[in-house]
Amino acid sequence: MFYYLYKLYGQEVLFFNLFRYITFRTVGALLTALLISFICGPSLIRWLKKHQGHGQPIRDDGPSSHLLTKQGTPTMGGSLILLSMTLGTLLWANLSNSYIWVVLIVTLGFGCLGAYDDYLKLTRNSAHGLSAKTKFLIQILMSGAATYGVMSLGDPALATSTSIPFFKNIFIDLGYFYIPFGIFLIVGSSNAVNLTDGLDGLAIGPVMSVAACFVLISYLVGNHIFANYLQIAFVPGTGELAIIGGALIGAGLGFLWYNAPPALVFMGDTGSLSTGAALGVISMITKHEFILAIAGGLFVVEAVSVILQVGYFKLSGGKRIFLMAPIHHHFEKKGWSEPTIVFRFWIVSIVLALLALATLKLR
Ligand code: 57M
Repeated sequence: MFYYLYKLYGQEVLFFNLFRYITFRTVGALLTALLISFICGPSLIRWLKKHQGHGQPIRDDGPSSHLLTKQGTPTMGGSLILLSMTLGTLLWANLSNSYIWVVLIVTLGFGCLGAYDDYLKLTRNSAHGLSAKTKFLIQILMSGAATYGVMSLGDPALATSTSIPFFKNIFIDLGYFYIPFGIFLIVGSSNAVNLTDGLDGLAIGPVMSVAACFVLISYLVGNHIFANYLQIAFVPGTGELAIIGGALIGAGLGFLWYNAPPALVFMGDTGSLSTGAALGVISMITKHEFILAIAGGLFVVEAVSVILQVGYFKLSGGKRIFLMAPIHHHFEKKGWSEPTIVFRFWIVSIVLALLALATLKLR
């Protein structure tokens, strides 16, 4: 909306020229999303608490401390993230940019799926919502449609290609395989954030560090001078994604205010599936798909720990690699306190985001 003040009245009111700049609008979107979270957070949490009775059903096969300390905490706090991120974006982005709509639709689509799953868990008072098969199928359909949309919107020369970290201007053209690749990216990212979301503040911290990394990447990839200088892909229009990334950071900070230990609310699948999918689709549009695996390395490690544990558990007839999976539970079982695990995992994710950014220059 503010962008149109520049477009329509920029000549007459010089101040409105500020709305032309992506950097200014990114900071604006971040602060607006944060403000919306602060304003709406308390009443939304009160409402969730009132309508959810026992709150998030706690699994009895998990760390026993959770049964005591987490009981009664409301879930679906992801709706606060979605509300503030969406409003922040609608207010500050150039809404004629199609990429903005693709990211918003994917984020809200995965958010609705997560919300339905959370709703089922709450009404059944069980940790089991939608069946894994149904959930997976819906995720595949949404990601397939999103991948196809991104392919048709971009420059046909780059539509089915991906860049390779550490190599200058080297792209691999995947042809039709780009569709399963895109599905894997979005579904994988969404579920990896979901698996990570098991301790207060654990998932939202890395979501913000990865988002910050992609704010910069979107800006650079969308600017032909910087893209040429760094010899990275130039994808016109991606600069606007910095604004949606900024809104995600602001929404994440606002959510963290309430999710900081001891959490007043959990994000639920509403928040974890949607923020993970948003990061996946942004990495796809900016042609930095592999960088997501570096910046979001913590999510990768969490997901791999589950795959290894479940695989080994089945093959060995009940033996385990970790004391418990996902890996944050392993450290809980080893006696690390919850904030120690969360802070240390955040440190790892910040270092990984910096490493991912370093690959832009290390070529
Ligand atoms: C969901 N959800 C939390 C909350 C959050 C295949 C299998 C290994 C999958 C995996 C799984 O289901 N993971 C994804 C993780 C749950 O949090 C809710 O879920 C939302 C995210 N989807 O927003 O609404 C619990 O996590 C805790 N929590 C916090 N603070 C937060 O800010 O403390 C969450 C957010 C909450 C709360 O306790 O209730 C969850 O863990 O359920 N399954 C598992 O993760 C299970 N692992 C397992 O069974 N491993 C086995 C192997 C052999 C398969 C093993 O290692 O023994 C774990 N589930 C739980 N504890 N609860 C085991 C440990």
